[in-house]
Amino acid sequence: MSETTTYTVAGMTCAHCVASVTEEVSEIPGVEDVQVDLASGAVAVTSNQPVSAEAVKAAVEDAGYQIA
Ligand code: 9UX
Repeated sequence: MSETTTYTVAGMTCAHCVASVTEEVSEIPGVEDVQVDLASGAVAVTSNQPVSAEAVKAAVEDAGYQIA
């Protein structure tokens, strides 16, 4: 059973930003899909096991951005 949680990320301004966030968040164990909307900063994380908000925050920060 997959579940999707949406976060808002601040500071993404180009497609490369989107690629960086997608790559980092995709590496979290259990994450199956990451969909980023550049205009709104919405990052939808779909996983097959619970993923902590802290793990997502750390991945976003590793990519160089912040959870809004
Ligand atoms: Mo290009 Mo996106 O420097 O931060 S990767 S705007």
